[in-house]
Amino acid sequence: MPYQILDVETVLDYVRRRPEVDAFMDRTRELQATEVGDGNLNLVFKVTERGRPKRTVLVKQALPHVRVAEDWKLSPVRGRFEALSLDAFHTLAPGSVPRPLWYDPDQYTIGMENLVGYEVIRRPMIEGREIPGLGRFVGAVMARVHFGTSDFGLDSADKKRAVAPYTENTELCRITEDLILTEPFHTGQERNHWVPELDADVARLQADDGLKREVAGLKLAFMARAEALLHGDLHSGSIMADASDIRIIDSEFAFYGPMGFDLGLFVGNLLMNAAAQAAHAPSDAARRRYRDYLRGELVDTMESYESGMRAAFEAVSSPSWSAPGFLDVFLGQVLQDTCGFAGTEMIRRTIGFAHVQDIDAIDDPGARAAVQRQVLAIGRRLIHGHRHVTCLDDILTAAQEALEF
Ligand code: SR1
Ligand code: MG
Repeated sequence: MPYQILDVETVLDYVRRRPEVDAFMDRTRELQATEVGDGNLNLVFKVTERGRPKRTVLVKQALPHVRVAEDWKLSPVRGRFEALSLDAFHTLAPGSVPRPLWYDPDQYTIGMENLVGYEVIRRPMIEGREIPGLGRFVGAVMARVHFGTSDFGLDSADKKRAVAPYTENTELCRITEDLILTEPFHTGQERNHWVPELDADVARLQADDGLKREVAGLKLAFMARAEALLHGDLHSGSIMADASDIRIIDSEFAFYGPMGFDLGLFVGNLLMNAAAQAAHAPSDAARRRYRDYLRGELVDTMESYESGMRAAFEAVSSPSWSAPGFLDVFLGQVLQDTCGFAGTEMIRRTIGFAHVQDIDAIDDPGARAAVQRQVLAIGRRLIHGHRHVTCLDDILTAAQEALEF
């Protein structure tokens, strides 16, 4: 069947033709659908047996353009990279993602478990709600996925074969290269946007040649260092949780790159949330409490990532990777990359194409600009200093000086 963009009606017939849904629902019953996508790229349908909300699946369809900018064309084949990476996460870290059901290369749809009762964590985190175990979960899952897809966890030929399909994810890689690692740092880029209160700050930032050099190095690392399978867009909009469980979603930017990229995006989003609490928290005490919580989650993320990598390395037999001190040096590099990419994420979410609700939802323009200024300052500090950090505390100190973190 030719590619057809689905809607809440046509998706029902579509699901009736997919036997894979039988594990979750009875497709012979009356079905209903709602479109719930809130990201920048895709349609997302929840399909449910009428009156039985727990009997349900999720259908995600890649559009031939950016969802939030119809004249920005994108090939829907990107769905394939999300499907491939969803399978990889499901295999290497079972329970870390919704259960994959199918990938349909004609309709560019992915079918998966619908996480009933879960919510994307960005909104609750803006409201100052704690997500118990968030950092431990993210660190542990990413260590499993990164190790298991790297030259440490795979035979040399298998690793090269694993990289191959993702080299086709060119369009989404270019989005990252442009939106995160180029445009915000240069003048005259049409997709950048910011409020006039930031004009002077942005002018200073974009005149900082040292910053541009550091970002160029990070961009080259992203493009050239195929260390492991990355989620590729690991921010708080790509994580869902209920009271006792957490899952990672939306891996269409999946690609082989430097491990610190995923960690950096996650760390950058937690730091932006910490900054935004200046405006969201109902009191000084609540703000301090939530920033302490975030600090704990950042520590847990990096500690559980490191311990996951160290545990996995116990099984490594290559004389190269088990050379004394090699792992320490490698993890040091991951930390430095984490710091640098966190900085680029913070800056691009403030003055680049796609901003974040943590900051945009601050109503008072003065308070919003003050938070944005802090985020830019922390981002610059992280990028400038990233090649010199030796421990997480160096990153936290850079944030702390701007935030009383
Ligand atoms: C055109 S896509 C803009 C951003 O949305 C996605 O979630 C990625 O973060 C991308 O950079
Ligand atoms: Mg996304």
